[in-house]
Amino acid sequence: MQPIRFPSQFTWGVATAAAQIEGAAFTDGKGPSVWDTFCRKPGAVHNGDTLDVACDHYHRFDEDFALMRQLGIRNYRLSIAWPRIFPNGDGEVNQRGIDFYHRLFDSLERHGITPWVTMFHWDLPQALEDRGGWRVRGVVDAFANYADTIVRAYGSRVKRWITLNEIFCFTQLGYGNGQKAPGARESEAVVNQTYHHALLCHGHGVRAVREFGGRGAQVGLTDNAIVPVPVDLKPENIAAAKRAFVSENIRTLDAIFRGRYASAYLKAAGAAAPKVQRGDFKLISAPTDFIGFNIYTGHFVRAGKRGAPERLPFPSSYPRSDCSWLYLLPQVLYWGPKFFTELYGPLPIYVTEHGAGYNEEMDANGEVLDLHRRECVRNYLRELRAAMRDGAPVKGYFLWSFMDNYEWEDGYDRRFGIVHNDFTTQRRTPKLSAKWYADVIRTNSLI
Ligand code: GCO
Repeated sequence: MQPIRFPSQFTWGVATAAAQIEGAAFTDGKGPSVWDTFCRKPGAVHNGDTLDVACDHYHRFDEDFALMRQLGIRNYRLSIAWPRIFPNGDGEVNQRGIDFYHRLFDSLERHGITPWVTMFHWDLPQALEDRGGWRVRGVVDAFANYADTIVRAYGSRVKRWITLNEIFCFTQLGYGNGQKAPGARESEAVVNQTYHHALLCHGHGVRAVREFGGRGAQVGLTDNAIVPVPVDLKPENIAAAKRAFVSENIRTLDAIFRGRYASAYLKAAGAAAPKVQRGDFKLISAPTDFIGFNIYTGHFVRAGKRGAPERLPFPSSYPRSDCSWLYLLPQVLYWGPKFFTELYGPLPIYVTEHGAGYNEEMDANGEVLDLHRRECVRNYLRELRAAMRDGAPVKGYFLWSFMDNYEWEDGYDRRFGIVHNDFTTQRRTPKLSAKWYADVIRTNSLI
């Protein structure tokens, strides 16, 4: 059997986020983020785990990048912690925060690894939350200033920017059902407004890169598109799944790529629709260089009455990872890029995250034989390659995650790394999947 090959320019990488790995939560002038507050609320996070130390990457990035390099990883998606740069959200810049990321980028350069930098991966400065957080329009000015500051500081060395990570999660799940920080439960109107403010921040992120990013800079959003998968390949089921893709993702994608809220979204929202000011959509829909998708799972759809999409529930024994939400459904990496390209493309696509979470531990020989993760990644990548053959311009894939880290409300219990981390000793051990992924990168094929 011949291994499946990828195009020679394909970008292989790994992804992390500041809050989940850095630790040093109150070091060198960093202000608290909403997650530093939320994780201390009784019952909010599994086991009461905090982000105080995490993987201690703040003090160990040099060794971590040496290991990355050893594995042949040349592209690394990371995020900058807003409260390290502006402990109060805005106002005075924390020079020690700025210096930290300069040291980090120096080290990446030394190791020959290209940074892909997310401006915001959920760690809103608590000081801004105290002033209303994503509910108030002031957050947009604060973000614009933050984006300007980091692009000016690092623009000569960072050429790949991602504005925001998964708007849905930090608005809907942060302010709607309280599952994520700040753990608020607001009305639908308020939640829709948080979403609108986030879209405006995305626009400012794009603007900042255009203004201060310098030559060759590229920017895009990372969205967690919901991917409906046709239950089989009958044309009516494919058509139904595509209709479902539209209705599930239209709010974000129409706003960014068509410069408006879709009428179906506005109709459904009714009086709870967000308040929009003149000029908002010009900012929100400024052209981007690519779209990033974080895709882990999806659901099956078939054509119901008059072809309308019908979502099929998963039977209880359908295979999942140890995360209850993560049903294993490799075809999402086929249909996600395919539907997006047909509806909004062509635009270069990066899978900015995909991976699998398990509660695994090291075995007695000191190995982690994570064949479940390896099989998951391999099966998903096969589908991604098929989507590329069928016309989706997918340019890269970032595995979530480089190492086990803080999995938000699941704490340290849910391991997503291809490198095992012992949270007591901070010892890193590449798992079987890391060695396999190194071979994939080296051979540019699904070996
Ligand atoms: C997300 C975030 C990551 C998660 C990962 C696994 O999608 O929730 O971008 O920070 O850790 O997706 O759940």
